[in-house]
Amino acid sequence: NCPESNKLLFHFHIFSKDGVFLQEIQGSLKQVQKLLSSHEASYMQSLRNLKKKINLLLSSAARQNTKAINSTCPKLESLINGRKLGKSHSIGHEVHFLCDPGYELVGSESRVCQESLTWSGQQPTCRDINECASSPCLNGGTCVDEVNQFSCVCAKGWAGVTCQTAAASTLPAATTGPYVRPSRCTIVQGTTHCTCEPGYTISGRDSYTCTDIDECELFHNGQAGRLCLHACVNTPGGYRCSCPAGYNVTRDGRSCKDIDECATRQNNCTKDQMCINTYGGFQCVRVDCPKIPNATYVKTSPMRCERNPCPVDNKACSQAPNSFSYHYLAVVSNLSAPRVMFRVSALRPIGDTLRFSLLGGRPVRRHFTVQRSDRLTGELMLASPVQGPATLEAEVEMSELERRVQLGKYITKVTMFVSQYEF
Ligand SMILES: [Ca+2]
Ligand SMILES: [Ca+2]
Repeated sequence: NCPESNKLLFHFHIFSKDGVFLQEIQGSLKQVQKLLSSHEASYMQSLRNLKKKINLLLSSAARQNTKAINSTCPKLESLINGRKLGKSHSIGHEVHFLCDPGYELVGSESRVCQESLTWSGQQPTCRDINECASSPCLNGGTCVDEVNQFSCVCAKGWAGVTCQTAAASTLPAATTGPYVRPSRCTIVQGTTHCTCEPGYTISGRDSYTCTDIDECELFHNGQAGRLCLHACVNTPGGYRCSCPAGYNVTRDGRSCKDIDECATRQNNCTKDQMCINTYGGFQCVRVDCPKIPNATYVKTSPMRCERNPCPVDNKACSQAPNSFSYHYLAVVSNLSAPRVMFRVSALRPIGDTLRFSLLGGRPVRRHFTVQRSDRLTGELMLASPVQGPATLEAEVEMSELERRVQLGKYITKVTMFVSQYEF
């Protein structure tokens, strides 16, 4: 059917005159025709093969394309009143769901994109939590559920967030604050009973309001035993005791105990000083031997000075005191009197008489006296109570005599530190 070969055949047919020659040409042409046909068939076959291959490729590509589109799970709806966490919708990925405050999740908390390109679990929803479920409204109040909260519509005669307060129609402004609390009221057989938290009491006029008990005022002046040794501090629902500086509150919380600064190294006394603990404080003292004409003294212990031996026939020296002893007392203020504060004794008397006397002028004699308790002992007496804070000094002289001749004289110096408080 090739149009070119027909044209060729036509030309040979017109111009050939010799029959034999024509036959030869005809044979050749037929062979050419046959050759062309076979070429044509092979060519067509190649075309068909090519077409088939292209089709195969096309369909394969289409399949690949479909697969690429469908390898994710369908898009999930977002939550109303909640959130969806996780954006990937590919196979194996998870999304999580969270609800806003006041809502609770119903359904699956998380869903996974499965091989089947579907999501596991159920699509969740966020449901408003019913705050009224626990019946929070008291005394016949009606609960109204709201988002993330509730409100109570109270029955007549009741008020408060949960209708816990009775007849609070016109509560005074003083009902707020830590010293005033609402009472807890219940109705039993038509009668209202109101109670208060410990440390509070129903205030006089309003049985629905509790007021802090001022324990400090209530137990003032020793009623029902003194509440605090020093100071009482009223607190909402309770009280506490406080102590002045230099004291610690005792374990029972009511008394004060002096801090021993000398034992706990809370003092600033230098090495050549001695620390004397006092009530509410401490003292640093230093003993210096007295300077007296014609006699010299040497320290024989931290609190004692003794006279050096006197030169022969030095009467002024031999009449000077043989020794000075120093003593420090710490006492509280207003200590009851009379009482013995200190005793002076002769250890090895050599004379026939001991005489005790108080040295110093009126200020000393206003507070102290000296009396003898037995043959060898004299007592320093506190004659009247001393109001602190104060520091008092007294000197007791003990003389030893033999036939009215003085053999020796011994001075005892007593220093008394009186605290500011009676403890
Ligand atoms: Ca109180
Ligand atoms: Ca002290």
